Amino acid sequence: MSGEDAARKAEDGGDKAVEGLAAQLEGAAVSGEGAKQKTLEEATSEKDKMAQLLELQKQLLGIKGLTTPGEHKFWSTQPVPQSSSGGGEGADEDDETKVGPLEVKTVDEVRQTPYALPKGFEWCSLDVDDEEVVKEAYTLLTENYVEDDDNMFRFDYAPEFLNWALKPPGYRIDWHVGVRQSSNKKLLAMITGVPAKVHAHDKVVKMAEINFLCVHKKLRSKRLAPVLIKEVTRRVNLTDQWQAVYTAGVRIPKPIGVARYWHRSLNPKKLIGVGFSRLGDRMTMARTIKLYKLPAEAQSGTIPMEPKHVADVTKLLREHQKQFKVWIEFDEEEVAHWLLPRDNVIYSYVITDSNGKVTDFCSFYNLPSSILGHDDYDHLKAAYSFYNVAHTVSFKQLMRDALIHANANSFDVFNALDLMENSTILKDLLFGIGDGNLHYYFYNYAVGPELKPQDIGIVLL
Ligand code: MYA
Repeated sequence: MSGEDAARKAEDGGDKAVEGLAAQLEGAAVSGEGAKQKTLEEATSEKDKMAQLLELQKQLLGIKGLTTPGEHKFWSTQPVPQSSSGGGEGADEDDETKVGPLEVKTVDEVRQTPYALPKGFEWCSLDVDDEEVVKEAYTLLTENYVEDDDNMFRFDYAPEFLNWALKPPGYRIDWHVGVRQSSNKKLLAMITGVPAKVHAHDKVVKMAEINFLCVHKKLRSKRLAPVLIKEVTRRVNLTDQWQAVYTAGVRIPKPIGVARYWHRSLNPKKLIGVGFSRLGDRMTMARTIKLYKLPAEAQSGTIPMEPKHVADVTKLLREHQKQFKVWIEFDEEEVAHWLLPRDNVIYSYVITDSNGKVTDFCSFYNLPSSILGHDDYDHLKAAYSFYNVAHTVSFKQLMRDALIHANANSFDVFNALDLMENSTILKDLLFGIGDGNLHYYFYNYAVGPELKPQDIGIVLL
């Protein structure tokens, strides 16, 4: 047997085992009787069961129908603002006006033991200091993480990116939660959290920034995600923290705001070739290439950020972000982590005055996507706008330099959300509007009426 055959056989064996576990999970998810199905996420503690029963009672009393389309069996039990049609805990509160925590608890009320998983699965903490573990997380994500609606592209966060995203100052391994197959320890699901100091209106709230929720494709729709969310919540709560910030393409109860991605072609030929974009009406490929062409050199004096710029960038960023209704405060150590350039991960540039003081800066991160089933290309190299502050040049000039740097670093496309002041320059710099929304959420914290994108000063990875 060739090495390749052996690998395929091992992989097949692994997949069969996952399928076996999937059947088991299915059983755990639907083994209830009567009108109320006993689901995995419900079979956890007496307190949870009571909450579920109360919810059921409300439903049976006609407060909301059992099978109302769009109802959220899990999210309606969580301390998040509920949409007007959603009902659930907190539905009586006036979501439009309430600001602050939705539920207040103490650490001694937090469950000490992990939530139950069906036989064959076990919890782990993802020890991201171990390169092998980072590779395992990479493999799970590269094969199973977010795809576009047409399943043409899938995010391909590189291992060095995960090292950056999951190890900021103050990170905790126990906030990086994994589910493994007991028999062979294969990583089958994960969710991660890192600490963030979030400003919401005029309050500062210590939050967990939640990301990388992923369930292996063969274990989907079996209510494993709610168990992962509850387990990471438990672990965060045990550290006396009660709020979280997260973004998702899906709409669940209830976004604090909604943003939209815009895309600026850098390599239009490839983007059109792989089906990411289309040739415009009355446009030829030659005219399209000419339209998007950028100079080789930066035009506004931006140079790569260095450690000596950290203190100035920290001040500039803080002063700038204050104008938004929600934003994350970074201290110098965090700015050094999040913004100092790392090859193939984060790109940051500054403009300095004659004394070397930083006056402006821009940044973007590298998040490629795998191109699924294409003969000529396997990856799309995408830059994502991160944090930018313009003072001595216009915001448009600064962002044009960001595009030039991204192009010089062989990115195919530059993506930016329409939040902060971004929407003022998108059209002028030839960005085209994308088709998906990115929803912003807080867990257990209400911010009053939905925020406009230009009020949001948070970019997550
Ligand atoms: S966003 C990226 C999410 N990942 C992907 O899209 C990757 C590809 N997809 C998958 O791996 C699975 O489809 C996932 C769902 C894992 C997404 N956020 O197990 P299920 C709800 C929140 O049967 P599956 C990111 O990473 C859904 O509404 N909830 O479904 C931020 C339903 O609940 P309800 C989601 O498809 C994550 C339930 O799960 C999401 O097998 C922030 C169905 O479960 C989603 N993206 O698995 C997480 N997608 O019935 C919240 C589905 O009520 C953090 N659901 O509608 C909250 C804060 C926690 C910490 C708090 C500390 C204080």
